[in-house]
Amino acid sequence: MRWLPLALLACTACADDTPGEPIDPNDIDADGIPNTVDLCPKKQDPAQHDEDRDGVGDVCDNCPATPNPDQIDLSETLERQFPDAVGDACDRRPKLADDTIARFFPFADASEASAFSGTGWTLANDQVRGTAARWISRRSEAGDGISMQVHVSQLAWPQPAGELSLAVDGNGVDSGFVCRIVHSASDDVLEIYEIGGARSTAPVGPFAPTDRLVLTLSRAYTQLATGHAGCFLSVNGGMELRIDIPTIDDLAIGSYAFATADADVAIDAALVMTTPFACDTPLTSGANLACP
Ligand SMILES: [Ca+2]
Ligand SMILES: [Ca+2]
Ligand SMILES: [Ca+2]
Ligand SMILES: [Ca+2]
Repeated sequence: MRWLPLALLACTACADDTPGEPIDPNDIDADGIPNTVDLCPKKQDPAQHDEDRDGVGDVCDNCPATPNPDQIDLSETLERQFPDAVGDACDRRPKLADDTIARFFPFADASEASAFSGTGWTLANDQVRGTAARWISRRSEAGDGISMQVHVSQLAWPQPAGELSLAVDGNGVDSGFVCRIVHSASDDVLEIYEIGGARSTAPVGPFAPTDRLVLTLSRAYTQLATGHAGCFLSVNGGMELRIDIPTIDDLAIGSYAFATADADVAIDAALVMTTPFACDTPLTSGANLACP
């Protein structure tokens, strides 16, 4: 009978999944929060965190950083495709199915830092803050497309020059695509470049330090000869400014990073989304006009 205590321990950790274990009808996901007040009544989320405060908890929200209490996900059906569980309010490919929220970081729990290597960001008070910082994902996400998005609640420039940057497919220093806001004494610009590849810039107006910024970097490969990467900036919920570059290959690494230098930055949340591989065998190099 030495195994019995272990078995009992296991059951307390997964009571809702254990056959024969009675389910409390008032707490069907067994997370200790009654259904009537549970922000995710069908998913265990004892922390009940709701980053965008739309009444839908992060773990079951189809746009966890964009308020959409209706959770509508119908745009693909207009194209006779199935909804992809990314809400219309934040779906970067509303006409195309199979998008995925790969990772969401509300920066609400210190354990989120373990998803990254690097230094400089401090996670506290439901955000990360830094002035000289770079975090690089330890895990890569798979897909022909990947986007990295940060929701910024403070961006101030204590020095004459500074920047806030995102990267995918590398650390943004030695490799990958970089999307960044660059501040100088003369102006602020939005810039995108591939390390060793193309570059594009566009001027952006000066921000107030507490303007709400959404900065997004997207890299996409298709069955065309070259892919593209886009850098997007929205200020205070306004229309996105967008700049694009073609890619020099179609190597899908799938890592992501965010960094700052000489800027006083607070990021409330980060969202990583992917699009699926179109081919059974992922594209790896060169110009591909058809699946290998
Ligand atoms: Ca729940
Ligand atoms: Ca929510
Ligand atoms: Ca959708
Ligand atoms: Ca979609």
